Amino acid sequence: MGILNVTPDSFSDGGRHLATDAAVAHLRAMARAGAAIVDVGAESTRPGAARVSGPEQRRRLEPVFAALRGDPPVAISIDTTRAEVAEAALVAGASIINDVSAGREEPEILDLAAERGAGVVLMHMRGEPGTMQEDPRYDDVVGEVAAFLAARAAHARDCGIAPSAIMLDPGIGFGKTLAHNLALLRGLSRIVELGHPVLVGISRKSMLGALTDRPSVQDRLAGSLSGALAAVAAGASVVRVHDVRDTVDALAVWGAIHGEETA
Ligand code: PT1
Repeated sequence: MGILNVTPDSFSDGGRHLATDAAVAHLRAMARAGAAIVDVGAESTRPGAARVSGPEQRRRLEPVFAALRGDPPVAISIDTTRAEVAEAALVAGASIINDVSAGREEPEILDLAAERGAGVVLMHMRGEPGTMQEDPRYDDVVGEVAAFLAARAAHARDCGIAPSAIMLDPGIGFGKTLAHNLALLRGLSRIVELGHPVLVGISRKSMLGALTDRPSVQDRLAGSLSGALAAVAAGASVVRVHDVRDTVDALAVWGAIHGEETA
């Protein structure tokens, strides 16, 4: 899963067109580089980020959706907690709703997914992006995250979403210390055992910066690739990444060595 952030456009109309062209070109490049899914989002959920309203997310996304003409070159997931944004994305050809609130913020988003036959990503987050890194505590982080995801998956199934269309995500960096993130990756099998495909997003995150002493996100490729391989080795089916080409290469080598029959 490649990442496409649709950031605020400039005031001038010319800037708006350039930003849209760049976003669509990046989406197409990730598809060519081997992404199976591109995750499109207009609200940052990194620690400390401010919320972006549903209407503002739609305003940012609309020119990108228009340029895709309902016929995207790759499966699209929409990274949003807002049902109105998810709805607009499904109309534009998206097939997966990536909801970092796991359907808690706007419960109707799960009914929408069921009605439209869309997939969902249900992620664990402690608190809200603005404050989630303020002293997060757990007694048993793996047990608590697995129990949360099991309950949210059961609810999604009750809403009518097919089990194979529900992906579970431990939410690396969402209200977790470095030790919590490491415990979740080490114990990922407990989430895999819930019986749904598992997605992990670790690309360029601060836990990698801490482990490698790389304060700049640009310097975290090696850490990101190592994290992606560790997640897949632990049973993840999907990794959410910025660097699609490099991750595809890393997984090609790893997959050739481990079990994937090619000869
Ligand atoms: C994720 C994810 C996401 N991450 C899913 N969606 C982000 N399903 C956005 C840091 O510590 O893991 N899974 N959508 C980005 N969020 C973060 C969180 C970015 C933490 C950076 C950090 O640096």
